[in-house]
Amino acid sequence: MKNLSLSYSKSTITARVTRAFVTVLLLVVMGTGNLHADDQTLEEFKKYAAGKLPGFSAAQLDALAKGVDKDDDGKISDAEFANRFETLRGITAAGKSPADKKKEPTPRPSKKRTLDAAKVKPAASPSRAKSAKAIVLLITGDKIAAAWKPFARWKTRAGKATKIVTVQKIARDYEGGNIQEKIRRCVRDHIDHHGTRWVVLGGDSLPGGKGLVPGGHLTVHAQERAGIPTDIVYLSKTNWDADGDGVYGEWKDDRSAISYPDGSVGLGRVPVRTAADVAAFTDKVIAYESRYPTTDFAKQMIYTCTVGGAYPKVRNSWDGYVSKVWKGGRVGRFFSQETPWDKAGQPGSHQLSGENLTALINGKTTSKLHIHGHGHLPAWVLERSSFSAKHVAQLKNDGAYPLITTVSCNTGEYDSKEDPSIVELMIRRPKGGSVAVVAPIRTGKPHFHSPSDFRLMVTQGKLDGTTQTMTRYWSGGLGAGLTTGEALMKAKFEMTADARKTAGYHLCICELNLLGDPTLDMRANIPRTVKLEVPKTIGTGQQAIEISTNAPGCTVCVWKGEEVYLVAQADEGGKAKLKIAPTSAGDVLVTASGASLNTATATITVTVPN
Ligand SMILES: [Ca+2]
Ligand SMILES: [Ca+2]
Repeated sequence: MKNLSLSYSKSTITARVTRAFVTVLLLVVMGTGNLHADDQTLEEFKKYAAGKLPGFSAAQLDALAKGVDKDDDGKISDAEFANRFETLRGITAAGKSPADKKKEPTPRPSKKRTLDAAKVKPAASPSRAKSAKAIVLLITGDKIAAAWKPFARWKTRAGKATKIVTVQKIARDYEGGNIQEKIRRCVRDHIDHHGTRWVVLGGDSLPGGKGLVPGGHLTVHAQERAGIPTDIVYLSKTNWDADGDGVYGEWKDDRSAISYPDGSVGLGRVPVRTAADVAAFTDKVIAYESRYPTTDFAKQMIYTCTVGGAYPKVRNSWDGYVSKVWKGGRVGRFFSQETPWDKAGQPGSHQLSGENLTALINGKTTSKLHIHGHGHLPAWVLERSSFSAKHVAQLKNDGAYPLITTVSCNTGEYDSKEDPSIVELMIRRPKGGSVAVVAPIRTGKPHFHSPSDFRLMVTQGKLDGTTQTMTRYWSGGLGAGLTTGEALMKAKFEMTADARKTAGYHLCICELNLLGDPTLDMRANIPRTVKLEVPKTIGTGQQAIEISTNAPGCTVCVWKGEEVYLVAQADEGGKAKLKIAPTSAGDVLVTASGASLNTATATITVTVPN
């Protein structure tokens, strides 16, 4: 039996706290268990979990144990134990037990996959560190794989262990009739067997399954007869071609093979083409996570709108939804006929022009931006003006990168021969632009169940499918604390019933993509910069170390190559006690991070006595 001693008392959990807060506490409490090399039986694990989760029923504990036992062998290995929060978080976040998930059919693993799994199977301590190295799966092309290493290193040192896999390697290692099918199997393999929680498609795409990272299977629909690449197929347990005719995602014919994201795994595509693009993007992500402005930037959201008929629904997105869940958030409307900056008595006198939108972004006051109106691949069409490449070239919002959603047509068309799109420009722009934009891959469409809903949209602000997806994205990130990729996938999950009913909603789920980093905290609050205190030097061998922070509940990660990799949650005093066993001289990287925190890093030097 493992030694599961805890430094927390159960009294920290009271019946009064909200469910979300309980989840956080549970993660903190469970996070203090010491890890040992022996396997546990499911009964032993349940006994341990019952002590930490007094509110859980026997059925819930059973579901948790079965979920943690990822390979179904009736034992909880060290690696599975280390990943227990993933399952716990899945249960509490999605309200769905892992036992339910297991009832869904899973494709029979191919011989190749089984061999792969055997290769990475953890043997014994200390190789435990290896088993959890794909919390983030980053798929890219050979040409820019090396350029992604600093990004992977940054995420890994903050506790989101990142594994880079190239499309070329996937083509060799996985079976499937085409590259998209092989990528889908690779992604599922990592979600099902290696604890993957985020998938980054780290490269641009071209028509016909070409480009650095091909777009997912083409989904064919009455409104998109040529088909649209559908990246969410990569998360699917099924291949989206039930009738086997090679045409994917047909709403009627392929229904039994279509499955939508369940919200437990975040997905995003970073449409970069060169090593320089990757370096510029990585630099922006590190800035977003470690030196995010500590001004009111985080709290301000602006909705732009140039289409009068859309005013009511754009207004309702905030009034009826986002404002209800985002505590302390503030809204501004940059509409054709109403802005916060108008001259007295002249509503709408401050033009929504390319110049004024540039000034807004460079002003570093607005961290959330919804752009509602017309557009085409290279530009947002504004009021008698556009926002295009020449404006992006003037952006200098270094360190203050807004998250953006937009319904504007073709602005997110990442697979075009014409490149870059305006959204791609915003992502690739060094020291300016954005780090994550939700945008349609073709035309932005107001999806409804019935034509009469259109009138309600114009008169009463009824949300169409696209505006609803964007609204849920903001609510998930700013209200429920989901990351960018999780928030969009959860928004899609919440549209599942609509998509089963009306083909338009099916298309809606397929055509909106997160272009950018799916692992980002959406900064609901002004972040604090973590103060981190660590021992300066330590020796080799088994020992306990204490990491101190001023951020209770933050994620603390210690990492030294293949020797040490541990992720823990700081206690209510901001401290994390960890047992580590470095075997050689060198540096242990220590990182503290979390929601609404600016990541802090420190180093412990390991010395070997003469
Ligand atoms: Ca088909
Ligand atoms: Ca492109």
